[in-house]
Amino acid sequence: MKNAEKFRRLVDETKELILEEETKEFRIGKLLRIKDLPIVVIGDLHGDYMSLETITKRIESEGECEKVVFLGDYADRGPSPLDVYERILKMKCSYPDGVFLLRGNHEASDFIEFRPHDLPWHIKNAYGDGWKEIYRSLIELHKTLPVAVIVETRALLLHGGISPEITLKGLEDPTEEELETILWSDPSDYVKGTAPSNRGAGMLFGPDVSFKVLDKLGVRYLVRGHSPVTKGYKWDHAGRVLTVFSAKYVYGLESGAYALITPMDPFIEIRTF
Ligand SMILES: [Mn+2]
Repeated sequence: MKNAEKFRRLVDETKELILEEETKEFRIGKLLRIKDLPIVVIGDLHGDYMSLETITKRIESEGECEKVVFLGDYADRGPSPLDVYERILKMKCSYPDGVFLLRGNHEASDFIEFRPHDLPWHIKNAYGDGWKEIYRSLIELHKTLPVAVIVETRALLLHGGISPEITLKGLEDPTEEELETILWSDPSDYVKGTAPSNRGAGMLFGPDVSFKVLDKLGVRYLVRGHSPVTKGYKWDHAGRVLTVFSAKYVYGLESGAYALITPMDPFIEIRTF
């Protein structure tokens, strides 16, 4: 059996660090503003430790990044959610101003139900009796996570999507409705405005919504995760919305991907593995 106390301490330490972030000038409410480039953007991991290891090894060997942003959805589905957590929480603790963990819909179990949610089972299996306290600590950590990043003139980073009503204020201090939109929505090239999503939460948003909101925020791209895509990345909305998905092995994808936000036009490079 693994050491429950040690893991819980790591979760609680990370939570304190992220709470402290709220006093820093690069964070306003739930929104981060990152200036240093390049930024590595890693999509959904869903308990896929092998994919995470592949990506971190490559980032380290290429030595090309200033910051790392994770787009959320760390657990559920894959075999190693606790290894994923341990790794990303340690990264956050080692580089508090260099590594950022965003909230995905799988980090919002206090708020909207979703399936599969096997994280509690994995905690129970690994830590036995003390599992509830660990799970509770993780839920508390999830609530502190920021939901979006703005990289000035370049990109908006978040887990799911946007609606025509999303404003800067909505990213900084989202209402429950806005949080649902941000964590659950998906782009569609076949929708004008918005349409209901068959996920049962969030919505589908069309190119007109992306153009309007991104222009208003003064950025060229939306970079998001949330949808498994065959090559690990997919462009939508006339090249202004990029999906990156990093859980290659768990989803059996042709390739997994992560993205780099770079100083030079066109500001985005894609890496596949
Ligand atoms: Mn998701």
